[in-house]
Amino acid sequence: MEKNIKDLEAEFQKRIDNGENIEAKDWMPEKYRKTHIRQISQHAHSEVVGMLPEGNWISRAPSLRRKVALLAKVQDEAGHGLYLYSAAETLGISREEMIEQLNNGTAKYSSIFNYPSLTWADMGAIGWLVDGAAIINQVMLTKTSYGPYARAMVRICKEESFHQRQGYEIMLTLCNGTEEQKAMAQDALNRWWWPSLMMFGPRDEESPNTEQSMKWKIKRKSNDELRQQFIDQTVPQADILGLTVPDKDLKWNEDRGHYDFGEIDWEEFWNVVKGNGLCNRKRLKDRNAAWDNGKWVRDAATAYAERQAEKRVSKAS
Ligand code: BYC
Repeated sequence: MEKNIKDLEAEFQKRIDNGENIEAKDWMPEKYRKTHIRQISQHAHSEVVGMLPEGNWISRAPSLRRKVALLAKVQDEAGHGLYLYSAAETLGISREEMIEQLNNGTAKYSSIFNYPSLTWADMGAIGWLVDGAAIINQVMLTKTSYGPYARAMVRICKEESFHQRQGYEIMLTLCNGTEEQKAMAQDALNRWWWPSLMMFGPRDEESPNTEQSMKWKIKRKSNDELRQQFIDQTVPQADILGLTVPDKDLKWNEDRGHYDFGEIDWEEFWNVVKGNGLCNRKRLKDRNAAWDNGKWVRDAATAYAERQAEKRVSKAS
């Protein structure tokens, strides 16, 4: 006798509660599938759009060594986007559909990439803070319940850790440099600190997806828990650099064993998420141009694959 949907859902939840991974061909509730398509595709888009603020500095890196490291980091991000699009494809959405959603502005990607990268110190701040925040979120996701996503995260986290160190090293060098260089590092921290805190998403009570995502172990920690973890980890790093975190309410709280911190500007956050940040329009324009300019490469690769397939058929016959 066919199992009814309630039994299937109960069995599914039992597997999750037992800590089993869900694989692409396993039965899953439609909402679980859709939530993953949403989150993984947004994550993939973030990696792809995330290349833009840094790509802006490849040709202006101050030395060959810095240029090679930045180039490698940006290439890694392209790779992360590709693993993640592949993981999302296992859930029944095509890559074309996801790219179309990104290019026509209907898909979300991380708010952080809608801020401009104005100076070389921004390459340091992005690596240190943005990749630092990404790692905290993604280490959690290596234990997420959907197998293909969790496995992609393991490799991505290894590469992110190199990215974070690359950024912190730039900050250290600037902070040990001239007054002007140190001021540039402080200015970058001032501009990237609050947007980095916003990367973790809205406060828990304002986060519509968290409750269900925690039940399904898609998320293992809430937005606020991860944000606090990031602050506790990053403030001592700013102290080592000799920089001041731009938050007058930041204070170690002995009782909580955590830093207390000031109010995030949520109006700014939602404004950026809705498409009205400083660079949202430019990012979409640049992604569309990259897609259009890459058409000849996709056409050539498709024509080559078809020729190879024809050759294999004629050899076999
Ligand atoms: N920006 O219910 P919530 C990186 C949306 S970059 C924009 O809490 P959820 C990197 C959210 O999508 C990091 N939108 O959602 C690359 C939802 O909207 P919808 C990328 C945001 O999903 C290059 C609504 O707000 N990492 O790695 O439970 C260089 C309500 O939020 C943001 C990932 O994507 C935001 N910051 O939790 C360097 C990690 N925050 O879809 C670094 C995977 C929230 O309902 N994603 N929204 O219309 C996640 O872990 C979760 O999706 C989030 C949000 C924690 C981000």
